[in-house]
Amino acid sequence: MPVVAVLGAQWGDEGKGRVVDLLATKAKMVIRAAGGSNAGHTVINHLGTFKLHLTPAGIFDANVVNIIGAGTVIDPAVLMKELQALREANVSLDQLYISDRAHVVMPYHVSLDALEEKDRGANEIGTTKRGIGPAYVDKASRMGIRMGDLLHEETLLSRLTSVLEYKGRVLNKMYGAQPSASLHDMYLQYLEFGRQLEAHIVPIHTMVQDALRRDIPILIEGNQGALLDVDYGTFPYVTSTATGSAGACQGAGIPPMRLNGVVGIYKAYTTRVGGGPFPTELTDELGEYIRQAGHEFGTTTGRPRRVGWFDAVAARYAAEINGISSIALTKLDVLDDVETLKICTGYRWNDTELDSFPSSISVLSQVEPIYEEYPGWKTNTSHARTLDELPEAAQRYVRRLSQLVGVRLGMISVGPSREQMVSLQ
Ligand code: 2SA
Ligand code: MG
Repeated sequence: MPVVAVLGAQWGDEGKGRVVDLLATKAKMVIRAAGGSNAGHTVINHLGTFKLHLTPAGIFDANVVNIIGAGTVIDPAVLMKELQALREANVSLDQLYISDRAHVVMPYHVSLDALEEKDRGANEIGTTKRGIGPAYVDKASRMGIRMGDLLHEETLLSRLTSVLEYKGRVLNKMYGAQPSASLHDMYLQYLEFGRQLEAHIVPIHTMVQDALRRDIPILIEGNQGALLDVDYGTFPYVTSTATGSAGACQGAGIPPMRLNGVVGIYKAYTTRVGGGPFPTELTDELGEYIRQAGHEFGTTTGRPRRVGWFDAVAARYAAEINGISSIALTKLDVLDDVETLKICTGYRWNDTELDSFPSSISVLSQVEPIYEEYPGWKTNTSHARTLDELPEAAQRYVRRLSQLVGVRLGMISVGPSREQMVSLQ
């Protein structure tokens, strides 16, 4: 495992935390590439249960260097809380580094996220309201404040003075609102965040280059899911970053040619939070059953997730766009008691069968999924550790998924703990 990226390959919440936690045991460096506290991984290990929004999952191993990369946006208040919880569990933070190029999520980003969503009315995206979109807008419009700026009084004051004056006008003119704090208070508060995080904020370039030169195993932790990618996802119902393997390299500061593998995490069914088309969605009792059985409620916002059948059209598209080289299939055990399973193998639209994943969300919301049906296995799979130990029907189901996606299976999770994993390597 020299350099491997791990990506959610559906609409997020595929169980990335769980897979990354496991793969991180083989890595010596873990880098969070992009996104911010809109991500939320639950990691369950020998130290307890942790909800991580920003900290890389390698944090539990004192021998692993953990980096929050340049492509991320960081809300220091959220990060400090998360670090405090880790400290209380005696997790060492000595090897945690934050790129000085990462952008800061400011209070006005959080306010704007909520106000813009309200303004969209029925067309709301269903964002996590963590200020992610507005923070990336400021980065693209070159108005953002970076983590490194928090370490320099003069830079911070001058950046904040010009930005806050502008943001104040936008908030006031558009929404009749005001920034939550005065320039003076915000300046002092963020300077203080800088002081408290100072030991962690470094230029990570040399650290990453050194690791590459020495062929140290590196894991790049992707964010959200492939279908939430700003370019290739179900725009505009997407997040504001490139969530695929290219975005992972960009955000982590790893040259694309150095990537040796891409693990795509797929849930054995599909979920999505927020708005946007979802062809295989189940809005019936069975959907509710899977939601409860799979605990499909958001880590970040607690929202109930929409649930549906495995969509192999979308899954294959995600694999192709991102060069997924191995599948980590999660939550197979959630389907243990389902009578009959369906897999979507194609989309019918206006009497034709589409041959690719459409870019138009209006087409995607009108397509009729073409399903294959499989008998359920009605057996508890949570004790299986090899493919052979899975019931025949479950083996048939997972083999078919892999065949339709066009990528080999690497691992299958059958429960939340580290051991509950079927390894196929
Ligand atoms: P935002 O807040 O601007 O990024 O929201 C835009 C859309 O992206 C969706 N979104 C998510 N969907 C699922 N999971 C998300 N995060 C996971 C979590 C973490 C993960 O458990 O919270 O798997 O990485 C996530 N983040 C954003 C959101 O619902 C909007 O549709
Ligand atoms: Mg999640």
